[in-house]
Amino acid sequence: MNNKLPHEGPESMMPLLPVFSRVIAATLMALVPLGMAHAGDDNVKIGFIVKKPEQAWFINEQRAASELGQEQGFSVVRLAGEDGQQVLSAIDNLNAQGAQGFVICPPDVRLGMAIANRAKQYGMKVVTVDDQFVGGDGEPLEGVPHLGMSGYKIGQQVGNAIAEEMQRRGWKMENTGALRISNNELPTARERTDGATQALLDAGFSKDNVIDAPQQNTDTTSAFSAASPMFSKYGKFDHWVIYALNEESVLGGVRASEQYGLSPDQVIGVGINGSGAAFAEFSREKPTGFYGTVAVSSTMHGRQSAENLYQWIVQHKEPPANTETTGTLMTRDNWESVREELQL
Ligand code: FCA
Repeated sequence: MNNKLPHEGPESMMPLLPVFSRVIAATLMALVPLGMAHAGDDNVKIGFIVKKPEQAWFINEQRAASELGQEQGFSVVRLAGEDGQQVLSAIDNLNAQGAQGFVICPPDVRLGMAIANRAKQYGMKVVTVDDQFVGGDGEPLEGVPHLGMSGYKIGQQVGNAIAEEMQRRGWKMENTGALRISNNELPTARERTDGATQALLDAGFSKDNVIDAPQQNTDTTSAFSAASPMFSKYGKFDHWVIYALNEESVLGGVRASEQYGLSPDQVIGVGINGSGAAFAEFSREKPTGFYGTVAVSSTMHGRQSAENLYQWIVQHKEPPANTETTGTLMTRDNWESVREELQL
């Protein structure tokens, strides 16, 4: 039976290495003086499952986890979990490969209980990254350590960046619409867009000018579809500001504004992530309506969550229940230095 999933990383090929090369590797290891050998446990294997394997944020996160594994001497199997079925087969697949646990950013946080149960059945440890599991009561599921952005604060940074740029451009609040591309089913998303909205209201923006565009997913396509009808529906506004849970979604809104015929100087879009999607936009010859993004280190998210899980497996040290990370505003002017600073 072929158990391999399309997104598995090269680490999953390890068991297929010819026996002699493993013997050579073992011999070489034996020749390394003890002090120089890595402290890792070669028998440890963890999974890293993400909901959107094609997005730059998640590609970087998984890559960073794999690099940490190489440094510390454990294997990381990178897998896609774009829906519940795929997640459950990824867990089965990890178990078949002898993995002791996995990091996951789930495709739907309400699958938390089912995922945690499947892991428990196999005796695997689970930590979440980015999107935290919720229980039937809508509250974070206990017993699963989490690492993610401090959503509300990062949202406020988005709102403040927008308000400052509006002021710099001399826009009048009453002639400006705020397009909030929302995904209220996902707490990660709601916290961020709530924080941004509150910062705008605090800056004097009127609630009536905040227009909701609910997206079905967390990607550019769904944001484009949600945003498109809003510009003509609210054609009375001269200017627009656009925000959402991530930069992929803000980019969908900006593309929709261009299609409607708005020019870059009529739009201020501010995203969240600071991934390849933003770098590509900032590298364009001319500025677009995508003004900036609050960058968070996906490298750190990938490394730290993998490290937490690894320590839990080998040292029996349970990770903190919730680790919150912070962000830095990245614009066309400073993106390269922020990128370097955050090791992206
Ligand atoms: C969520 C979003 C991603 C990223 C991550 C930290 O999963 O969908 O784009 O922002 O949180």
